[in-house]
Amino acid sequence: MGQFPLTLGRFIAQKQEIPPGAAGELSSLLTQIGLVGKLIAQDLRRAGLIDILGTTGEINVQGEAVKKLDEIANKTFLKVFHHSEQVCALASEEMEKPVLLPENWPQAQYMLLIDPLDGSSNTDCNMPLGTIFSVVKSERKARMPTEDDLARKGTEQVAAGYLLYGSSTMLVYTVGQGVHGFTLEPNIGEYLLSHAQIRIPVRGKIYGANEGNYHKWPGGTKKYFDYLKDKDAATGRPYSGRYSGCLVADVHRILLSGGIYLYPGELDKPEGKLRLLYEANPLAWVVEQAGGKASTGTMRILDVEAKQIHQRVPLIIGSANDVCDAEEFIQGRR
Ligand code: AHM
Ligand code: MG
Repeated sequence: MGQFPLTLGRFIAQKQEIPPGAAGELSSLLTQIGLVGKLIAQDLRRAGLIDILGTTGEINVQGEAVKKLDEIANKTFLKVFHHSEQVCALASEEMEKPVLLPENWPQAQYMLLIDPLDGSSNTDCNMPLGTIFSVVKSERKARMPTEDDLARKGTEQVAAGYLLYGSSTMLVYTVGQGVHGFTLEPNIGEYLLSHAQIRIPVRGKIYGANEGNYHKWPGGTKKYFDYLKDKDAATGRPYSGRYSGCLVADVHRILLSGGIYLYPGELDKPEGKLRLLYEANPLAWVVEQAGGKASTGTMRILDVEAKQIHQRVPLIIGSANDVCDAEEFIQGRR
């Protein structure tokens, strides 16, 4: 008789990847994130039927129009983690300031940084969406963490990953021992192991980027895109372009089949668009753990100094050899 696939809970318990002292809390935290994912997925499935598409009329701290679903996803995180035993602070793309949870402290040691609904321009057209999360540990035992304590380097993450709301809902995470993917089985409401120890190919054949920004890019970046589209059978070019407008979906495709995603710096906006702490860092750690690379174009994402929670960073991520090529062009070495 075939074996029933492992549920997320059993997998975490059996794998014992999580350091012994942290096993209980970090496993429950990942399970709670799974719960958030089920709740968000449920809203997304019915969104066109219950008047939750479109915008709220608010502008968020990023200067972007808030979608109703952005707000719902953010509130879902707050509800689930408000009275949790794991999380003492939560920072989100949708909130200017982090929410500090003194009622959970000092027993809750973890701080959560999230993009609750990534790719939210996709909400109104039934395209893929995601949630990105990064978990860091609060080190200060003598006092509650402050906003500054949340701004930590990517190398300090203790868990990271994403939920992808596509044709199925998936949870992909790392705790620093490889990357595992779970698919939500909707009939039983459980995440089942579908992608154990994901490895990203060392080179791919696709690139994902908003090429409408071509004229805004520095020369080296333009030259790299020209190179990708040049014909050369020996190096597998031209590459195919694939871009959904949802970072999670685009990076997920590349994680499974190889290639490169870029949201590079622009001449007038060298810091790029994406946020370091809850977009670039967690995805960078996932991709590195699968054998890939993540760079700003000039340095490793995980080594970027974090100064504030909504800081932006250029992101070039994917197969190791593709990211190395992009760096060479961007740095003017080719
Ligand atoms: P969001 O988190 O507000 O949705 O913004 C991030 C998104 C990414 O998912 C996506 O890759 C990128 O922004 C799309 O930006 P653009 O519309 O400039 O291509
Ligand atoms: Mg996002």
